[in-house]
Amino acid sequence: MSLEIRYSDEVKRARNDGGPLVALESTIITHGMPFPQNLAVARQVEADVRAGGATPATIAVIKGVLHIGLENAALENLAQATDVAKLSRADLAACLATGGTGATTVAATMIAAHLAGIGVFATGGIGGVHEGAAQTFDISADLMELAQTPVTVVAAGAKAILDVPKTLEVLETQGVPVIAVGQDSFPAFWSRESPLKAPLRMDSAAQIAAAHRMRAALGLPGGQLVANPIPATDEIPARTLAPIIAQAQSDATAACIKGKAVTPFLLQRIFELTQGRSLTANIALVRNNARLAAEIARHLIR
Ligand code: PSU
Ligand code: MN
Repeated sequence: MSLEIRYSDEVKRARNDGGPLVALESTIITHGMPFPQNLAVARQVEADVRAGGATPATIAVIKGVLHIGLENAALENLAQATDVAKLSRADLAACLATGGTGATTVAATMIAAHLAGIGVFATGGIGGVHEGAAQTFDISADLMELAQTPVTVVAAGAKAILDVPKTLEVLETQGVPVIAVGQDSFPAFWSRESPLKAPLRMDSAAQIAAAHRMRAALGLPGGQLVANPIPATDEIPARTLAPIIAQAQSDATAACIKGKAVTPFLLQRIFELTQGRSLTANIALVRNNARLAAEIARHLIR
């Protein structure tokens, strides 16, 4: 038994040259968006990272091999496959050891990125504390990962399908810096603003990279959550979304959706209930996060 890691050609080159790299997750492709938009978005986001002067490293497990950077055919297969596992921290080793195929969540992507020496990672939204967590105890492993793995994660805040105040409380307890970009308010994924103030604010990629390096200098183990608001032209107002989210949540409860299935179910229901508008917004914010992550990656190598 040995850990097999396969780097894509462009990631190999960037690692040899000491060039800036940005990790990308694959659960957003397999469980977060429908085919064929998921494939187009995955490629577009990679292109956005390149346009930002960095190299994209999309991470997934394919037949027991940890891929850091996916070649075209692999990405295509993954986007169309329907039997791909969703891998968080708890699942990664088991999938690798048994020759399985799986897409990495934020938590598992952070672990792989850190293994590959990649300091920054772009996604849409992180997992968090779910509504009703007092009963269900459904708290994403993403939060604990941010506390222990030194990767800066660029997201558009937390989705309003989560209990955002409790999510921020857990991040505070875990000692995770939560940094809103260019505003005081914590962004709410599909909407730029939430009623909550972010614990920290920074206005440049240089500051975010400096804070990342400072944590390392202090010997602190975890990462940072960078909350980058969705571009104004693409946001969906919170008041439009509130009843839709409530509907999706009551559908999930009625259908007894539990565990790993909760986030994909809610995203799919919201997609249907907004006639696809949630996906358009989701795409815009992921691309925006990829651009910022590329800029942070360039500052990190200076
Ligand atoms: N945000 C999205 N789309 C997604 C996810 C988050 O916009 O698909 C995925 C991420 O991979 C995240 C995961 O890590 O959902 C969280 O799942 P859970 O709540 O089961 O930990
Ligand atoms: Mn969960």
